[in-house]
Amino acid sequence: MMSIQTLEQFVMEQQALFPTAKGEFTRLLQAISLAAKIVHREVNKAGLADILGKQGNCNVQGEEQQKLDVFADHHFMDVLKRGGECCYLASEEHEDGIELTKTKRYHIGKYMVYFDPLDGSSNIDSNVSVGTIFSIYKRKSAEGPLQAEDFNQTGREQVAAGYVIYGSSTMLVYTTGRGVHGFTLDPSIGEFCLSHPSLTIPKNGRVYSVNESNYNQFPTAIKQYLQYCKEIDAETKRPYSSRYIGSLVADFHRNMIQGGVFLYPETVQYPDGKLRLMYECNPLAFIAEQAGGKASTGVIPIMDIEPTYLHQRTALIIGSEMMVDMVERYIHEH
Ligand code: AHM
Ligand code: MG
Repeated sequence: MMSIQTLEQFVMEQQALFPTAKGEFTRLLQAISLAAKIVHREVNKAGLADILGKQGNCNVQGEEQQKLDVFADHHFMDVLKRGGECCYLASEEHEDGIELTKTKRYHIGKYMVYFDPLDGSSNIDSNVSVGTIFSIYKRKSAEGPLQAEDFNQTGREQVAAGYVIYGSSTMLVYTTGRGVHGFTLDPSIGEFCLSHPSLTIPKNGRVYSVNESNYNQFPTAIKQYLQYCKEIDAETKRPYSSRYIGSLVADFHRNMIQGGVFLYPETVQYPDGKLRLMYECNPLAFIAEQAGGKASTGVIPIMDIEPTYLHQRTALIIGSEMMVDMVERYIHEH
């Protein structure tokens, strides 16, 4: 009979490899998995309860908040504060990060967590997959209030990152820099079960994902690359297929499994790119690299960007290594 390994068991096993570990990281991941299960439950009954639709507020990006955004943000914040493993929490939904070092209400740990509680939430009303993305750092300063050195860490210094996709099934995928592992939620037992150990992204693919309605706003090199994708060439199996859900986690996850490249370049509307470095691009870049893929601005690796601002944006080219290389070549040659 097939044996099942839960996320909790898997993380405990990994922890045992580090005899000095105190289990804080294990508890942190458990907290994330708990919040993910709560959001899963709510996303699944969204059509039934009075939870669909807009909250009536705007978030710090000036976008309308959906009710489920608020719900997901609340629960991730809540479990992460209560767990006592974190000293800093930052969410797409809040202008400022929350420094738990400034409050006496919670036990303070060493981890800093950046997250997008419900990415792609504009898709909820049409029952399209959405996701949570998280990025975890360790503070560098020893104690007291957090310092610039804590906030200035690049993506390379992430100790873990992952995402949850609330799709036809709910999956949690994460890395701690020792490969990428995927767990599928079995709702009947309420556990994430190891379903995709040591995930790797195909080196090459035939899918490109981009919001092509922005074509006229793209840099010339990107326009040329998109033409390349559409050319007919038997050897390279072009034209490639175009697949764009408009929900980053879902587009990224599909490309992880099938191979492909996702592009959100600079546009006239978003001159620095649309997607956010700290809680969208860096965590997915860490996953992509750990899975044998690549993530780039088109010029430098995403994880080498020096962060300057919590909600900073960047262009993102991510996915199969050979496809990202090709986009970089177009940008370099232009
Ligand atoms: P959000 O964080 O407000 O949900 O926006 C991020 C989303 C991503 O999921 C997706 O890749 C992108 O925005 C889609 O943008 P567009 O509609 O411009 O194609
Ligand atoms: Mg988002």
